[in-house]
Amino acid sequence: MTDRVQTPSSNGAGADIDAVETTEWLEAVDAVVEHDGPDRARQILARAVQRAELAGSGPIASITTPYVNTIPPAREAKLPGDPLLERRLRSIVRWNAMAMVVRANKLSSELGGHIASFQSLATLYEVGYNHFWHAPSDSHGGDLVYFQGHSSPGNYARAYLEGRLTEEQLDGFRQEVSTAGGLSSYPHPWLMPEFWQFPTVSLGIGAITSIYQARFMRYLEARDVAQTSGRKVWAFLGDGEMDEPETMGATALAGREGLDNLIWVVNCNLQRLDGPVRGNGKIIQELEADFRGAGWNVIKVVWGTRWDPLLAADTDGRLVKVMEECVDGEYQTYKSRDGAYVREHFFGKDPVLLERVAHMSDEEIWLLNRGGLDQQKVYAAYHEAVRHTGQPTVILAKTIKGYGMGVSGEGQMITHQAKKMTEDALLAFRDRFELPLSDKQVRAAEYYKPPSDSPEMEFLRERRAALGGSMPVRRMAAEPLEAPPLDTFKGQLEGTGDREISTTMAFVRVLAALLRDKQIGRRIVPIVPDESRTFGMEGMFRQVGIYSPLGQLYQPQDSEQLMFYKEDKHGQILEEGITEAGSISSFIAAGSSYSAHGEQMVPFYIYYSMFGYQRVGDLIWAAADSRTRGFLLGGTAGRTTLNGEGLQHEDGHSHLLFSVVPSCRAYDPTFGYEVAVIIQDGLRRMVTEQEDVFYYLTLMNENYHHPAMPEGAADGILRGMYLLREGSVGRKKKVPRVQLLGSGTILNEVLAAAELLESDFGVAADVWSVTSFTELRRDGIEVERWNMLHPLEQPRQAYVTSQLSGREGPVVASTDYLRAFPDQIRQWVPGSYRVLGTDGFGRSDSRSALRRFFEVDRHYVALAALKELADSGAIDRERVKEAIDRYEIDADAPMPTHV
Ligand SMILES: Cc1ncc(C[n+]2csc(CCOP(=O)(O)OP(=O)(O)O)c2C)c(N)n1
Ligand SMILES: [Mg+2]
Repeated sequence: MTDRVQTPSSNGAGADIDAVETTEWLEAVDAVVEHDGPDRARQILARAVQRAELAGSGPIASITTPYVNTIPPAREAKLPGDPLLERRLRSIVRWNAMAMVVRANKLSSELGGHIASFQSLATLYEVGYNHFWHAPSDSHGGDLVYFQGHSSPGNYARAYLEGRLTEEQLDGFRQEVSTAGGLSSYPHPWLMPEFWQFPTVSLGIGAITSIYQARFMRYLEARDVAQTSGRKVWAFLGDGEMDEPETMGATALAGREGLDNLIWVVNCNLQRLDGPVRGNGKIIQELEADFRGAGWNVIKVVWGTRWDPLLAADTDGRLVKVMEECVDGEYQTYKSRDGAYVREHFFGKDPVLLERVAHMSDEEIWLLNRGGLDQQKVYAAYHEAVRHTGQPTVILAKTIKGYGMGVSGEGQMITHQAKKMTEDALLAFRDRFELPLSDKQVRAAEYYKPPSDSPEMEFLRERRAALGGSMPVRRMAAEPLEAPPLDTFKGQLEGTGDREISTTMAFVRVLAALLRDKQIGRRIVPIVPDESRTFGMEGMFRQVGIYSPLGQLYQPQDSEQLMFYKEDKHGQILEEGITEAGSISSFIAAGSSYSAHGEQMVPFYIYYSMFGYQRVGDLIWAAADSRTRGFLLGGTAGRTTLNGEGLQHEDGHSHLLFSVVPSCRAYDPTFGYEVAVIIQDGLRRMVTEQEDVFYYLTLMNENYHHPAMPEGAADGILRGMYLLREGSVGRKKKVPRVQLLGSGTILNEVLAAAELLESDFGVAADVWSVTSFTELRRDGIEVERWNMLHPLEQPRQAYVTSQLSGREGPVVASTDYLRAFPDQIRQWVPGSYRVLGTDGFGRSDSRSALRRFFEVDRHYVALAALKELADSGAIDRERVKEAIDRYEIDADAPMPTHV
C-alpha cells in the first residue's frame, strides 16, 4: 500500500527541481570513478548521504539512518506553554509513583512492584497526557492507549493528582482483596473495569492487540458501524518486549494496511529484567531497520536538547562516529556512573572530541540528556507522529532505566526489580526533582499533591479538560441488542431427516442465518485464519466479502464461478491468513468493541481446535481479562474425529484448557439443534444482558443424521446435560440398567452401545447428551461450596446429581477427549462412575480404528458398562468376558498412552 522506504521528508519527492545541478553532481561522480575508482566514489557518496540524513532527509540508500534524532532541531515543533511547569508536574507524578511502591513494600515486601520502568517512561507518558491523548467525549471518540503493564504506578499517580484515586487507594496498591478499592498490580479490565481498557502486562500482548485494534477501527468505519477516523491507537512497549514473537509478528500487517491511526512508542531504556537488551549492539538501530522494512514511519528520539550544540558543531562527523561505535552496554554503564566517567570513556574515545568538551564541567557532561527524557524532543516526535499519513509510526525513544533512582537503581543491572529506595536515594530524588518535601516527609515517603489552586494543578486540569477528561477510562456496556429468537435457526431445530451433515456444517448454517438477520447481521464478524474451505465456509466469500482496505485490484482466478474469491472494501469476513495470534487479536478487538467503541460486535472466530488455546493461550487469557464477548469455534475437534491428520492436529484436550478460563462457557455439542440453542442463548447473554462471557464450541467434520430437538431439551442443553434416550427393554420385567453419558461425535458411539447392550446382553441403557462437562462441574463446585457454608440449611443439589439420582445403575461416560474431561463431574455422580477417554498422542487412521485404539468406541462403552454391572453384582463376570470375545477386543493391547 505504501512505499516501503517512504518517510515524511521523502513524501512528495520525485520531480527534479534543478536538472542542471543534478547533471553536475552526476558528472562529478563520473569524474571520481574515472580518476580514483568506484571505491573512492562509494566513500564520498556514503559521507554525502550521511550528511543529508543528518539534516533530516530520512533514509536514502540504506534502511537505517545515523544514530541521531530523525527530526533535526530546525524541524521540531516547539512544546507549547511553560516547560518548567511541566517538569514540576512530571516530577510530582514521578514521586508519587515511586512512593506508592516504596510504601506498599514497607508494609510487606511480598507485595512487589516496579519503580524503575516508569521512571524511564515518565516524560513519554506526561507529554501524551498533557498534549495528545483525547479521552472519549462529545467531540472526540477517544484515543486508545495501551499503557506498559508494569508501569501502572505512573498511571495511578496521575489519577491521584487528577482526583480520581485517593491516598487510601494508592496505599491499597496490590492489595485488592484486603483493601476496598485496592489497585491492581497491572492493567486488568477484569479487576478495574471502569479504569483499565487493555491488559498489557504479558509482554507482547499489548503490541499485537494494538495493531489489530487499529485495523479493526478501519473495519468498523468501512462497515459503516462507527466513525473512527481521527482517533489514534497508542502502544507503549519496552525494548526488551520487542523480542517477543507476538510483538513484531504482525508489524507487517500494520505497514501493509497503512495504519496511520497507530503509534507505537518503544521505551528504549536499553535494559530488560536481567540485563541489557542488546549489550553488544544497538536496539534502536536494529528496530529501525525492522520497522522500516515492515513499512513503518520511524522516528528516532535518541538525544536530548543539550546535545544539540555538540551535534551542530560536529561537521567532521567525529561525534556521530563515536555515538555509532558505542554499544548499548556502554551506554547503560555511562548512566550508572558520573560526568567524569562519561568524559573519559565516551568522549575519550577520540582526542578531538575530548578537546571539544574541554570547556564543559563534569556536571554539564552529566546533564547531556537522552531524547526520551526530554519533553521538547518527545513533543516534537508525537507532533509528527499524529500528523503522519499513510503509514503507522514507531517512536524509538532512548531513555534511562531507573532514571532518578541514583544509588538505588539508575542504569543498574538490578534496577528492574528494585521496589525499595534507601533514605539517601529518596533524599537525592527529592533534590534532583526539586520536590517541596521536608526530610521527614521524604523518609516517610509521603504522597504529595500541590494545592488545588497551584499553577501545576490548574495546568493539569486545564489540559485534561481540553482533551476531553481523564484517562484511562473504560466503558462497561453499549446499547443492548436483541438476540434473534431461536426459530431463526429452524432448520437446525427440525433435524436433517435423511441427510447426513457435520456440526461444522450446522454451525455454518447458523452463521449464515445470523448474517442475514436484520438486527444483528451487520454486527457479526466472521474471523478465519486461512481455513474457510476446511470448514465449508467459502460460500461466504462471495456472499459477504472479505474485508480489504484496497478492495480487489485483480480479477480472481475463479471469477467465472458463482462463489468466487471476493475481497471488498466493505467486506465482512476477516480472513486473517495463517496467524492464529492475529486472529485471536481480531477476536479481542471485535469482542470488546462494545467498550472501546460503544458498538457491540459479535465475533465468530473459527479455527482448528488444536491451534487454539494450545497455541495462543495467553492471548485467550487476555481476551477474558478484556471482558471480550463472542464465540470461539474449535473446528474439526476431537482426537479420533479429525482422523487423518495425526498427532499434531488431533485435539483431545482443548476442552480441559478452556475449562480454566472463568469467563468462558465451553460446550461439546453433538447435534445441530444443540449448536443452535447454545449460540442463541449465548447471544442473549452477551448482546442483550451484556454479560462479559465468551463461548467455546467444538465442531466436528463427521457426517451423521441430526434428529429434531426433543421437547424441553433446551434448559438441559444449556446447563450441561439432558436425557436423550430412555432404555427400552425392562419396562415390564426387571433387568439390569445403566446410565450412559457422551458428548460430541462419541455420543453416537454411546447411542450405538446402548443398542448393543440391549440386544446382545438384555441390559437397559439410558443415554444422556452431555453438552458441557465443564458447566456441570462449575455448578457442582458452587453447590458444594454453598452447602459447606450453610450447614444448617436444606442442602442444595448439584444439577448432575439431580439428573442422575433416582436413575438406576452405574454411570459410564465416553468422549473424544482425555479421561480428565468427563472426570470433572465425578464427585457429583451418584453411585459408580467409569470414564473412557482418548489419553495419549493422536495418530492417523480411520475413525473406527482410532476409536477402537483409544478404547472409546461402542464396544468399549458396552464393555465398561458390563464391567460396572458385574462389579456391583448385577450380572456375572462371565458376561464381561463374553463381551470381550464377542466384540473381538484385544485384552493385552498396550495402553494408548504408552505407544
Ligand atoms: C510474557 C512475559 N514474560 C515475562 C514477563 C516478566 N517481565 C516483566 S517486565 C520484564 C522485563 C521488561 O523489559 P522491557 O520490555 O525492556 O521493559 P522496561 O521495564 O525495561 O521498560 C519481564 C521479563 C512478562 N511480564 N511477560
Ligand atoms: Mg527496557
